[in-house]
Amino acid sequence: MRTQVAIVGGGPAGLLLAQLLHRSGIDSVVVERRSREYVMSRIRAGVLEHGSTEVLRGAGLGARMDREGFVHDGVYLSTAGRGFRVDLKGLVGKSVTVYGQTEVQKDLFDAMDRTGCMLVDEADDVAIHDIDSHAPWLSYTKHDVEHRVDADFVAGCDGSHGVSRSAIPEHALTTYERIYPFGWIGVLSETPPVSHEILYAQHERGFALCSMRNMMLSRYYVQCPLDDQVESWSDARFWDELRRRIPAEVADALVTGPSIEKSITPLRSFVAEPMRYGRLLLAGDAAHIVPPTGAKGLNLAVSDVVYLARALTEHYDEHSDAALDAYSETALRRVWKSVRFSWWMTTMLHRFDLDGAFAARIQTSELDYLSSSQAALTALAENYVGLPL
Ligand code: RFL
Ligand code: PHB
Repeated sequence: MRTQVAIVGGGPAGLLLAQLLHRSGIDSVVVERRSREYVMSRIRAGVLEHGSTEVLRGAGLGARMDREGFVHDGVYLSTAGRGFRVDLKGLVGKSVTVYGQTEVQKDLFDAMDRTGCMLVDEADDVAIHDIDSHAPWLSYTKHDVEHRVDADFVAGCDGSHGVSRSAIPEHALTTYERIYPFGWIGVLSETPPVSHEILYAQHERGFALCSMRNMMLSRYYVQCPLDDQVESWSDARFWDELRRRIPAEVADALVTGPSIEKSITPLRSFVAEPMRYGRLLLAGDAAHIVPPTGAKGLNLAVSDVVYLARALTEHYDEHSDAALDAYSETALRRVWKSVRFSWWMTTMLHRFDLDGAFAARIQTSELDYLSSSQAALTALAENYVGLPL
């Protein structure tokens, strides 16, 4: 099989790239390791930046998002049981949209079918070859039959555990990493959300987050030790811990119910540079990971593929490689700003046992400053709704 761009990974980055390329008249083939059902069942992100919603709309993927997504003009932060609202709309004139990654993924699958873009799922042993030549190619097996895809470029959109990043020689990559000494346990429950806007809670017992998917589906998280097992968190223990960490009047209004999903995620910041090696271009989680506190991961996947689709379009339409040559630098400038914001939100809101009393006082003071300064709130709002693409 021959195509212009071979895409490894059919998550949001890979499928959105295929759609953006299709709109520019560029052919691609997406090769995904898992089944569609498996990809659809992963519960992940919930918040779309203003710019991400515009990109999805521009790619013809906005109809259901605009019907079923929830536009949030603000978020709540709380500390020591007291909450305050960050008026995103009032401060920076933009909002975020709560629309689950599962829904974005479904819209992308539908668009792939509608546009006739090729997606091979359940592909085993995907391997990338000759990326330092002008004729890179992929190999994979499906139902024990070997296949080969020849391409002009390979886009590595296969997430943090994929094969793309490791196809780049070690000496050509620099990696930056911070591992946080805790995780989040997340629960999805068919209950009405406790707050009509997302609430981030700092508390001496640890961080908590109240989010939602729709009016009858809530998503909650609490900070937990890294070595905790899901089995040690009964629903009752989870609800009890959540109640203790959020303001009393919010806790009083919390409607609990059986969890329909429960999982633990470790928190990590990671960046691999550069995002291009020869004819291999990395995008999304394949190149970087942020802790979910800033709600940035999915949004960075969107901005990466926007830059990448523009650069590839310039290559084919204008025979110019200027944007391709600048891809890594352009994408990384935005990536690092989200890495910084996510690190800052994480540091401000979590309990760090080893950092001592001084760090705890700085944290309290940071939140106190934030709650009382229009300038500080504006900086938070500007980053939360998303920096320009
Ligand atoms: P994905 O979604 O991991 O997709 C990669 C795809 O590649 C496939 N794959 C392979 N395919 C072929 N061959 C191989 N060898 C392969 N290896 C892997 C995988 O099966 C998969 O289908 O990466 P992508 O597309 O870059 O998208 C990134 C986002 O999924 C991720 O950043 C977000 O989910 C992060 N995230 C959040 N982001 C936000 O913007 N807002 C949020 O509110 C938010 N909340 C979250 C999050 C992530 C979380 N977890 C579980 C990590 C909350 C959580 C709890
Ligand atoms: C979510 O709804 O899953 C969610 C919301 C905000 C975050 C992270 C996750 O910062």
